[in-house]
Order: sequence, then structure tokens, then C-alpha cells
Amino acid sequence: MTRLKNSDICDISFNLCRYNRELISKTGQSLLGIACHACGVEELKIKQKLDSFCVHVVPVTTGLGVISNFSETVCAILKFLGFIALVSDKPDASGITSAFENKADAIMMADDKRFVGINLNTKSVVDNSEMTGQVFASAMDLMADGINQKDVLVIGCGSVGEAAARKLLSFNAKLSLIDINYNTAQLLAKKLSRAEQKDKIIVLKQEDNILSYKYILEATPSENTITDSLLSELTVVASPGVPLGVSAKGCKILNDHLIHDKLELGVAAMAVALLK
Ligand code: 2YG
Repeated sequence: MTRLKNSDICDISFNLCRYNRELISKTGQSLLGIACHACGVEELKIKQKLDSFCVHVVPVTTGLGVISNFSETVCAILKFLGFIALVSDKPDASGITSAFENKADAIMMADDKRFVGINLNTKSVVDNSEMTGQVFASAMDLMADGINQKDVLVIGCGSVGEAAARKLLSFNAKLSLIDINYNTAQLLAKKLSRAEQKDKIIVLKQEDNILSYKYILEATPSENTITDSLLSELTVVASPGVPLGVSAKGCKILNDHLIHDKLELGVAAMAVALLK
């Protein structure tokens, strides 16, 4: 899992309005709308509840420590969506305790291993990797005007790729999986076939010809996983992978058929999932 750097996230807070407009033009839905699509809930119902739902974002100092702007950026995304949100002025146990003492409805926090949201009333837990995979798959579904029966190449079969693959199967997409480790892709295919009773999941090897995919979901921690030769102006890419797996030239070819961000969609989907 990639550890974000301050430089990855320092521009997010003041670009939220612009990013929201970009999402609407690419998918027909806003940041909140895509998150609701991922969670299978009606945006109107969520809008009626979110302005009285209070989230404390708690900085965590363990391991490699705090990432500057991380908690503030998570908080800015939540407030942009209409939630009541604040960054706890105390980290770690003190911050968690303060959330309970102040009757917060939820906390969001991340150590080096997991980034989670916890609903303090229902005790439900949401995980960033899981929700990021689901929300980018949902964005792909919207960009494709329904991914049903369409072939999607999923590059990267880790926790985010798995969540995206599962979500795509729930939209009845036809999946091809590829991972730098062929066994990882094979294992995921087996897992998904059993769970989703799907017979049609293809596992590709690195050297296989993957030129013909119009829909690509990229969930790897590497750059340039999607080479320019794979792209045309018709290709649609949803890429939760950090850093972005598409080159600058590739981004130009894709134009408005590319969805990528480092925190926004995942945090929005976590927040809606906590509330539903
Ligand atoms: O509280 C803090 O500032 C730090 N303990 C946060 C550490 C977060 C480490 N994890 C990551 O940087 C990413 N896995 C977060 C999610 C990236 C988007 N999918």
C-alpha cells in the first residue's frame, strides 16, 4: 500500500470544487453522487442525514508518524460533502477518547497499515482500501454508462484491486485480471469465481496481449503500468493506484476518460458507508 506524501495531498483541499465539477462532467455524478452509487444508497437520503453527522479525524503518531496535511485534507473532504467534521487537537488515544467524550458519531484515522472509519454508534468499520476499490469501480460504471456485460481489465490484484473487481462483478462486468505476480491474479480469480459464481474471469500474464481493452481499472503502486500503446481516445481508465499508472502523454490521449485521485473518492465512499 502506498504511503502518501504531503506533496500528494497538499493541493486537494482548495481544489475540491473544481474536482467536483470535473467528476460531474466525466461521470454525470458529483463526488457525493459517486460515493452513494458505490454504497448503493440514494444521495437524497444521505444528504438529509450527513449535516448532523459529526466525524472526528484523529491524527496517529505511531510508526512513520503523522503525514502533514493528511488529517486536515480528510477533514476538508468531509466538510465539502456537508458532514460536520474536525481534526482532533490531540492524537492517538487522547484523540479517540476526546471523540467519545464529545459524542462524535464517527472517527477516521490511519496508521501505517490501515486507514479506517469507525461509526461510534453502530460500531461498524469501513476500510479505505475496500471503499477506494469500490468507488473507482463505481466511477468506471458511470463513465461506461453501465459496465454491464463489458470487458474490464483490472491491473493489480491487491486489496484495492480485489475490492474493485468484486464491485465490477456486482455490476455484471466481464473481468480480466493481471498482476505482476501471476499467482496473486490466479488466487483472486479463484476467490471471485467461487464467491460470485462467475465462470468468466480471465487471468492474463504480463506478456499477454492486452491491447484490446477499452475499460481499464489500475490499482497498482507503480508508475507507467498502462503504457501509451494500450491507450486510444476511446479507452476509459479508473485509477486508484498511487502514483498514477498513466504517463503525461497517456493522460492527454485519455482526456476526460480518466478518473484518478489520491484521497477524495475513497474518503467520500468511507463517509457515506459509515452513515448508511
Ligand atoms: O495520522 C497521520 O497523519 C498518519 N498516521 C497517516 C498515515 C497514512 C498512511 N497510509 C497512506 O498514506 C495511504 N494508504 C492512505 C490512503 C491512500 C489512498 N487510497
